[in-house]
Amino acid sequence: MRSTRVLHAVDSHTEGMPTRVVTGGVGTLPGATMAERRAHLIAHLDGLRTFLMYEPRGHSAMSGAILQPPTRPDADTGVLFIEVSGALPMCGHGAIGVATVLVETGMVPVREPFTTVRLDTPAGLVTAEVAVSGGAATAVTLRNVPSYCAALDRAVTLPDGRTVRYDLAYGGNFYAILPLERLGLPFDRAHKDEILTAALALMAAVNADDPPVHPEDPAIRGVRHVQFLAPDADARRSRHAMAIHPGWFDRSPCGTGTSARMAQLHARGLLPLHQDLVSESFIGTTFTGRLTGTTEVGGVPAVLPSLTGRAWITATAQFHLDPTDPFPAGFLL
Ligand code: PYC
Repeated sequence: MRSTRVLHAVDSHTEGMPTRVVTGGVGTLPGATMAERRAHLIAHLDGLRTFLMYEPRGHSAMSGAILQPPTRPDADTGVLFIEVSGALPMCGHGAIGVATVLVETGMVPVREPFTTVRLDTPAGLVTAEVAVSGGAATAVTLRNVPSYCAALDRAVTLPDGRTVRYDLAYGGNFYAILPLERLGLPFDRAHKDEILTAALALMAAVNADDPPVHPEDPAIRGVRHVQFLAPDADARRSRHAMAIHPGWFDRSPCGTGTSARMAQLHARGLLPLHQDLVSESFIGTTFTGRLTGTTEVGGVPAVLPSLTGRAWITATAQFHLDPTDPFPAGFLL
């Protein structure tokens, strides 16, 4: 076997959504913070992301996380989140996958019944409390980055001339949130292609019109996630189809999307602190979220979200690059 690159990984899924956790072979990226390392990854190492995410090693809805030494003294490990659409500031299902892998492979000291793992992410510190029983991670509760509602009832005009209203919220990524029926589409997986087409048109229109920018980190900008709510979604149980650039659905209930949804519901006066919200994915899997406090982000009122979900290890792997492989950076069909 000939290899010019070898990467070590533990694959997992969080409520149906994959996280390929890269445990070795990348080295420490330059940068004094994880946000700087994310910028370096985007600018100089995008082929590493596509090598791991795109076909033939990944697929069109692949997601992963690259472990790094932490850049802050209050964290146990640094994490860079990658997926087919790019390098994210934060990823909730990915953080649950990372915490599960760290515990179940013994990469962190494990204590039962709870092990706390502090993750240094580009969006800020995220704490994972892992429930452990007999060495198995049975649930992970994340304390996510402060989240906020950026706007209620914004309007955008789509290329077909229709004007639609949406709410805009941040939970580690920006989310446009609106009922799917506002676009005249049924909440039905049989209509997935039309739903994705509508989401991409909406994202493009929002980003052309007035892209959101994080008040404390201008590198976090734009909408690449649309949370289409089911007709029965409310502040107790919120079913959604989470459509993500460049055209796929989150299989998990989406940790950053659930955080954004809770911030939006709180801003609408529908979700008080300490009330559970069951967030349900397009495939029917769930996270349980709740708001534990309030704060502010760059002067904007914000909430502190927590969410609980589970992940399972599916594989351990070494990914090799043969020098004659015609697809060193992968491809998407
Ligand atoms: O769980 O935060 C999340 C997420 C973002 C994109 C896919 N999953």
